[in-house]
Amino acid sequence: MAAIQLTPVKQGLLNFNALFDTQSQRSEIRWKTAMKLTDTQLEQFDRDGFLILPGLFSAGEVEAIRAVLPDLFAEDTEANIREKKGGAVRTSMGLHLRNELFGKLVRHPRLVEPARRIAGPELYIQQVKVNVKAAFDGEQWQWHYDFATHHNDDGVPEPLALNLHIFLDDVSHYNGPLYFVPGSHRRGPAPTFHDTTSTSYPLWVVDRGPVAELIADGGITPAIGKAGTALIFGDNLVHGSPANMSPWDRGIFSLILNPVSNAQVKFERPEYKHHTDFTPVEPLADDCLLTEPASQ
Ligand SMILES: O=C(O)CCC(=O)C(=O)O
Repeated sequence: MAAIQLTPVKQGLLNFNALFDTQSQRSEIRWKTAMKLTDTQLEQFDRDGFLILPGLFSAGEVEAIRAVLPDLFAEDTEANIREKKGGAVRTSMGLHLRNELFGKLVRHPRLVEPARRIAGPELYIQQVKVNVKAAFDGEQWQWHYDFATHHNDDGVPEPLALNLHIFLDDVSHYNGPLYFVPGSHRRGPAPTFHDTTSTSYPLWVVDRGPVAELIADGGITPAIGKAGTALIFGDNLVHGSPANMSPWDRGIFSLILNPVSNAQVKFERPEYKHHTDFTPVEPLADDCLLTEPASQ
């Protein structure tokens, strides 16, 4: 089946633009008809280990997500993990079980369909969070690749899970963007150690020597873009992010989907760190974030 292009060709763009009043109306309509990854994007994902998809979610959708965050961050729950210094929320987890809008977001076709194209048709919801990285207070995420934690802590057999992000703020060089090491996923798993002291979130991290070698080969790509930009990256891709010393917040939604056939076999971490419902996720309608719940 031929993949639909993510962006219209230039000639089509002129006609398309004439039909709609605003840029956000245009991008909403575009995504409704174009949520499939192209072959070029799949090749890029294989080569680099990640994709950056500008404008995948509209300003209205991002606003709807942002609107429910203050109440969630104010909840007294161990699923709100606070920064080591200062106590700002660092990451707020298990959100699809705590809030209806996130219950829809984890089933959004603009996340689920590309993930299925890459990782197969039967994916379960492994982890759901917003990494807050608050202005001035947001601390680093050390160099790591997700599979080290998924494998060592949860016994996930293979590095097949995908991490799907949505920027909830504009992300620039200044407010703690993710740094990807392109191609690092193809170099085999780098040695890791369990870091329980650098931040409040225990993580299997890659030491400086191997990181320096990987960066000598692949360089660093900062994942920056406007709010509504999405990222997709694989389980073996080395990445990290610096502290946010800017006056600008940097919230990012993250959904990890994992093939059902590759589910965890160790159950030592709390549910909010690795969900144990292995039912394959089914996508909802494209406008699900902006529609009211059906009345009973
Ligand atoms: O939010 C960040 O800056 C880091 C996120 C990350 O490393 C991850 O989702 O695996």
